[in-house]
Amino acid sequence: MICNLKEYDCWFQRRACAPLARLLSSVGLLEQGLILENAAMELRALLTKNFAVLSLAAEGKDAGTLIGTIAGLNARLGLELPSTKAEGFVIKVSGARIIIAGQDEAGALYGIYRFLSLLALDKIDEGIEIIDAPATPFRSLTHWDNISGDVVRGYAGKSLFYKDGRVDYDEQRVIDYARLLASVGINRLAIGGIFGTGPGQLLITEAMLPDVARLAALFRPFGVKLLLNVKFSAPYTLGKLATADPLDAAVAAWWKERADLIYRYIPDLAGFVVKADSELEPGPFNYGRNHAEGANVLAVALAPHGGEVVWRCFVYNCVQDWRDRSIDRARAAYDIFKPLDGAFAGNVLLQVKFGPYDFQVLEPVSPLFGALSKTRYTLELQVTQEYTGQQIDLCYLPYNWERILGFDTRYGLRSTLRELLVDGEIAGVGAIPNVGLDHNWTGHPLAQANLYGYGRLCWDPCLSAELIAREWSALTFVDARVADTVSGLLLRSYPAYEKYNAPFGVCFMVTPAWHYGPNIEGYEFSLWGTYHRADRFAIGIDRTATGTGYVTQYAPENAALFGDPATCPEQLILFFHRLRYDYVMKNGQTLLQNIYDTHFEGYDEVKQMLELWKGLKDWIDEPTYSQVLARFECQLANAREWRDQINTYFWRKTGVADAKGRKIYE
Ligand code: GCW
Repeated sequence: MICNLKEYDCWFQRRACAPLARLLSSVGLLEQGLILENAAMELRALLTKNFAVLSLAAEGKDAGTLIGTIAGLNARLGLELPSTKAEGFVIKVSGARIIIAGQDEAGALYGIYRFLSLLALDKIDEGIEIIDAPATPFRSLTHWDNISGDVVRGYAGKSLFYKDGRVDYDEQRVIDYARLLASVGINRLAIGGIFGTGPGQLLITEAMLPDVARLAALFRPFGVKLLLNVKFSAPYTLGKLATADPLDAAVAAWWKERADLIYRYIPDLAGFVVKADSELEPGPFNYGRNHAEGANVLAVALAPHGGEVVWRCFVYNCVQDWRDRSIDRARAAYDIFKPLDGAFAGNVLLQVKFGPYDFQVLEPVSPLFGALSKTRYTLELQVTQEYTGQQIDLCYLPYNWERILGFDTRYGLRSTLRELLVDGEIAGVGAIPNVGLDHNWTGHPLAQANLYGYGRLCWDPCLSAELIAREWSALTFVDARVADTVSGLLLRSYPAYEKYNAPFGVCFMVTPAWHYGPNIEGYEFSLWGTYHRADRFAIGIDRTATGTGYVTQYAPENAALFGDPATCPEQLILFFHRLRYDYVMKNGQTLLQNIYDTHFEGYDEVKQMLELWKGLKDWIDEPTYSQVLARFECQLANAREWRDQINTYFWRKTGVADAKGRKIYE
């Protein structure tokens, strides 16, 4: 059978039929509520569309399937369903009835999506009882869409929300997006331009707030609350004040009034996201104030409305002189934010990028995790594939996220990022999505797995990348044979990408600004502070205690682990150490030989992945097949470029040939 992927529908594909159809043909809802009613509607519509069950609304308690809140169903039916954490659910299937009950309305909605995916995976049987709840309450995505309609670091077409400087969208498309988000548990979405003083900031003016309110209304039934990206300079760019100094009384008053105005339009706005003092954006440093003073003025304005300030920690000196070796960009976030631990208002969430640099393919986990004990903070990931192949190369990101979540900060007993999330020490997760107006949402059809995986991991950070790959593939490719091959490809893709990219955690050998393809010295003499300083003998930055001292920002056990090349994970060894090319690695080969080997292997891996994809030709519909094929072909060219440029670069530097005699260009 040819697997006919309806790309637009993502992980909601048509199935032949459903078990328990008899019970599913009448769906009853005994309570009222915007999200609950939407949940019931969604369940009926998707049962009909994807499982050919003619599912009708049923009055009363006799429906085959009942949806509601746990408290509501217990009271009305005399049940004893256990309660869960907020937004959790209980699914109970007996021969006589199916119950999908949420701890709250959102929980019921998440319950119906989980139920539908289990149904599609053939995992719903009589007698099952599932109790589940999200690990963390804040599961967000931040759009980098400009109001012009372009998407910053977007690889899937234009913005879903804006066109030519206006809020302008296809309503059905936005609803379908809200469904995708809710189905994997995303409950916050930030919109609004983040750069410059351009029209993006006009979203918080009376001229545009009605548009934003209409968007918020589309997301609301799906349990997704909006956040707004705001500019720190708004008091003077919009408010015409003389300053945006956070300690100025007029500035504080302006933010308060503005917040009051915004909440008149969007009473359930989740808050603001701010990129301040980051890559030339305005911020408190402009006024000699610190970041707690900067964030708190917004926090005070939002507090009466229950809003939160998501304050990004991506703050560093981006006009550095490469000659100056006293600055290490990797230190910046910790140096700036750790001393302020405890100084932030209770409704501030610091958002910390997973690594000290910038969403690199291989970089260590930021030392801020676990180190902030008196401040609420979230983990920031990147779903859009800026440095990871731009949705041309296949790169399954949950593979890396699993590794990040497993990082042990060594603060306390339960100290991996995943434990910190589950225990509430890390207050949530944020990321930049990978979607746009492309019909398949993500440009590369298989990049849908990254969006899916992001939501699933926010919900349950203990899930493995492998399980998620299998789940997504089986939901998306109805044919088991195709699903099997695809999940295998996903799982191979990140390690392959790692191999042909910058070696061993050295980072930033990528084409400047664009960030696709190699340019080994592209950032070497730039302002951005990301140098590798390769010479004839050695490469890398010494970040040990006697080097830039970056390593001392970690808990002592990790400082010791990373600080010694003998114990430092080799994948990251060039992030922490400056090593000679003849440094002998654990496999007995030199660093140089390992660089050659990984780059030959990375290319070969892509070649094999391409062949595996070709093997699906007769099993998959033509448009999907050739779309992915074309991307694999570009990926192979990219891997070849990386392989040859990296290998030639190091061959020219060292004059040391490949021990295996493979072709390295002069
Ligand atoms: O990865 C970098 C991007 C910038 C981006 C920045 C950020 C939106 O290259 O384009 O700015 O991250 O996280 O703010």
